[in-house]
Amino acid sequence: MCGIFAYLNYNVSRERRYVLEVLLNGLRRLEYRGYDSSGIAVDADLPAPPAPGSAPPAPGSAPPPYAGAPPLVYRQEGKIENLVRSVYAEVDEKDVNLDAAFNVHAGIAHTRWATHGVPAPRNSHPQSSGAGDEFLVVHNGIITNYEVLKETLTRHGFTFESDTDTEVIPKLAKFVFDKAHDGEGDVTFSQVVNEVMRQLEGAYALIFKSPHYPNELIACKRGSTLILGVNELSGQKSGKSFNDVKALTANGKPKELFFSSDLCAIVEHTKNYLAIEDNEIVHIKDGSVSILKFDHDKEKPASVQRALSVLEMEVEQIKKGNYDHFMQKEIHEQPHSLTTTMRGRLKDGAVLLGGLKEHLKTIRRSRRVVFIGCGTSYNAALAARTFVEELTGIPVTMEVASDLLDRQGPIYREDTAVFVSQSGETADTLLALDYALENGALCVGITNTVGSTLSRRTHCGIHINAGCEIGVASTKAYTSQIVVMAMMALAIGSDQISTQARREAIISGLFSLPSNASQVLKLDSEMKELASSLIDSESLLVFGRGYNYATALEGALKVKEVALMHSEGMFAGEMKHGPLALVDENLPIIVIATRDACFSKQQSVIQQLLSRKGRLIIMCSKGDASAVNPRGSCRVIEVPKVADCLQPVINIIPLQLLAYHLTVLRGFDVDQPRNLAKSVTTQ
Ligand code: UD2
Ligand code: GLU
Ligand code: MG
Repeated sequence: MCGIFAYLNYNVSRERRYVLEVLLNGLRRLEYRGYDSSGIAVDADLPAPPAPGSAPPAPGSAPPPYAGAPPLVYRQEGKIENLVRSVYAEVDEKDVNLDAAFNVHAGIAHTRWATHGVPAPRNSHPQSSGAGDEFLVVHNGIITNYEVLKETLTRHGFTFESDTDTEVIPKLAKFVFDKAHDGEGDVTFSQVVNEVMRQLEGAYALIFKSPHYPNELIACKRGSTLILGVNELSGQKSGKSFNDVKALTANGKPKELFFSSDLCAIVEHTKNYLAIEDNEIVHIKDGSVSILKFDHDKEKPASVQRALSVLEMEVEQIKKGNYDHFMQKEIHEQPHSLTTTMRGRLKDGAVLLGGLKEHLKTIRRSRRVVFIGCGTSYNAALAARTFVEELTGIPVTMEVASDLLDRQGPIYREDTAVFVSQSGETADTLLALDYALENGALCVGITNTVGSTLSRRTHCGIHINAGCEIGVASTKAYTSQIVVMAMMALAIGSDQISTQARREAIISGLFSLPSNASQVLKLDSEMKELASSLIDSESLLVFGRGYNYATALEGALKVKEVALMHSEGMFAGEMKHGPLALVDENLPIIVIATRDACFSKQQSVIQQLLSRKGRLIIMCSKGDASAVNPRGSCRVIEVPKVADCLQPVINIIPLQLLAYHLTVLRGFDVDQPRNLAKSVTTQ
């Protein structure tokens, strides 16, 4: 949920101004993950030696217990730009020299999404070991045993200044460090962190900085994602020959190293990266990276060799380009993202999913498919349910991840459990994955994030390849998820002769989806106009059925989460069993009535709503305006017709545009809606 970022330059001179900008920019890229407070830490100048004959330092102003000056730590509440302003204000006030150059320097940064303690400077990260900032830590995740640790540390004389769970970590590091020094003497930075990890329970990605170990950084993780990026400044910069372990261990050469919760913040600096694995301790010292594997049962961690990967992502993917907001950009990107989702996977009328091919037989034999997800990802799976059942003949059940866990619902060895998560880090979904693994189900992942926990922990799966999604409200990932599930259903059902014609029709429908998505995006100004007519409404209902019940849920979710307007998606078939009571001439109702087997039923729903003076907005297939709106009294949205089971991919797009424009017109924050964060990595 939050973002951590670090930058270390080695054997290359960087001014303090530059270091600050790299750190702050890293945070800007990660801000979508959490944005209630933030902070950074950089080095101060070395103190000038005392002038000969000068007075001794005043009592109480004891020098720090290490050579050098305490780091400069800036922490602020609110968005990153608040931090930026306060950093420069403080730099100005305290006369910090921005031109000071460092040949090697280690800086850390954090953007927070509070779990323990309100957003406030004292609760922002880096969290500190206390006076002198002997250990500074940025943390993503939750330490579940922090109360016990806090009690113990308090007994040892530590005083706590924040309400965070995180603060125990730097204090524990100092405790371990002091204890080692009282004993046999020297202790390395990685020994300190190894001992700290031994005490921690919960999920975390951490970066440590300490003036006891100047110009070194340590990162470690369990649960939350953490990426290392390496930019060699001499010799070969990219390509396969760089892709070896030497690049990590060779020292002496000028380079820049980065840690980040997300590839998005690294891609502008380098394409050479490493996804750090659980229990790894990554230590940067003298420009060289060593990786150790933490093991609870062993005192000393073992050293491991890892190679860098080369990232396939372009910088443009993380910039807004000509758009005002990421959500807007991502909505308009869908013709492209749908193309990349399908790229290389549809060949000669067949579907090729590299990630599933070894497992298709097992899936076909399974007793049922269980879809598990949260929010938009759940809705995408719901949109896929009908055609997965139809094309595979396997019964499908739907599970909201948290509810499956609450109920401890039955999952069997004969089940195929399919987990859907854009980020691949959704805490509820990952816990449900653990549960399904324990129960012996075959676990399949569908995610946008290569290297994510979901991708790594599932037996197999499919990356949706939609490109980095930054807007908190998911748009392009939703449509790509549905397309991936359509391809999955086609692959599983590919051995059935009776459905061959149907499969071919769907495959040709898939080919035409990107151009149909371009067509439907032309409704942009129409949706803006519709939004302006709904701007003051208190509520918006969306009625759908069949393939498009999920569209109704997802459309309503978009309106809720970004436009902050009450909205409900409902089964049109349930209308008479309650919702009809709400209908009057004021409450706007969107009815989805595109052509499919349910069309005539939707026509009759429209009639019943109109006879109660309902204020309708009808979505129908091109050419059907008069069939759905014979009296011409309603607003109609005409969308291109595609294969019935793929229609949800097209139908959601006008509703995404509507939610977007409603948000802008109502004056709310599109990309960072109130109280929400992109990947919900806590329960
Ligand atoms: C792979 C490569 C792609 C390209 C292509 C060429 C990756 C990530 N993808 O794409 O870059 O070279 O082959 O044919 O290297 N997986 C899970 N859980 C998940 C998602 C995926 O276990 O939630 C596994 C999956 O079973 C497979 C691997 O990750 O073993 C890659 O999955 P994919 O969907 O990216 O595979 P593919 O063949 O489309
Ligand atoms: N649990 C920590 C806190 O509340 C970290 C939250 C985060 O991941 O942003 O400070
Ligand atoms: Mg896997």
